[in-house]
Amino acid sequence: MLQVYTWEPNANSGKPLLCLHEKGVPFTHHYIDMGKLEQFSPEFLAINPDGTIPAVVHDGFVMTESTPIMEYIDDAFEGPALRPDSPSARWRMRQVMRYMDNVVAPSLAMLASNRLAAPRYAAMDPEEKQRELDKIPLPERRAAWEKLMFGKTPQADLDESARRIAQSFAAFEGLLGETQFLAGDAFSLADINVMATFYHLPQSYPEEVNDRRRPNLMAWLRRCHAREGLQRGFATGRGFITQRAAEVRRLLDVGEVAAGC
Ligand SMILES: N[C@@H](CCC(=O)N[C@@H](CS)C(=O)NCC(=O)O)C(=O)O
Repeated sequence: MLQVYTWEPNANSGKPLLCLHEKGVPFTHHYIDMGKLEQFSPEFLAINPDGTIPAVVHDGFVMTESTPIMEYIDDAFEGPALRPDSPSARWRMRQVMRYMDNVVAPSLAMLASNRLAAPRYAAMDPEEKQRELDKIPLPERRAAWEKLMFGKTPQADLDESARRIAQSFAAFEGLLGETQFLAGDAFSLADINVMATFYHLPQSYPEEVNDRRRPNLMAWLRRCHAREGLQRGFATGRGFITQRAAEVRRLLDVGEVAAGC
């Protein structure tokens, strides 16, 4: 049995969900509500003591790193192959995923959490915030949350994150001028990885990501958003992300192939 513990189909949580829907693999979904900090509940810490999501458990084997989880899913289950055969294309797939995981996704997460989550903590009693912080097992996550809760993220860090994100738009625009998808002309795990974090760009960064400035990136977003597997994956949310993905599909004029399924 395959047990999948995630929040919304977004960022690291989105990777296994979108991947499983692309392959058509059945699984049991356990929704971990990050808004309620359920990733630090004793029940979830018993599965992943680091208190991060996603976690995937296959016949008792526990996995907690989202990008290797996608490779495991591609290895372990039937369905369309999501990795290219050629060594050079496979290298490019892994290079894109590493760039996304190490540079781009953390930058976007820092900006988004400071914009969306930080204001919620502004009025909270400091002792209550400290009690929440004490539940966080990983020291680096605790440090990040402390900055967030107490409004202490340095402006220089936010500026650097914004610079990295802007730079990635140019990098992906160039890459997608060479091939239809990020690791070649076939859809792969690299596309899932980037879509999980960048599915909303035309809505969230309309000045930078539009048909005039980034035609290749926009064409790729349309190709990905039109996929049935990704549409089904984005439909697994409980509100915000699912709704936002549907809005972006309308903005891009992409049909609803998964409607009614
Ligand atoms: N390296 C892990 C990182 C997972 C991770 O940081 N997930 C975020 C959600 S996207 C999380 O659990 N955050 C909890 C927190 O910040 O406390 C992976 O790729 O699976």
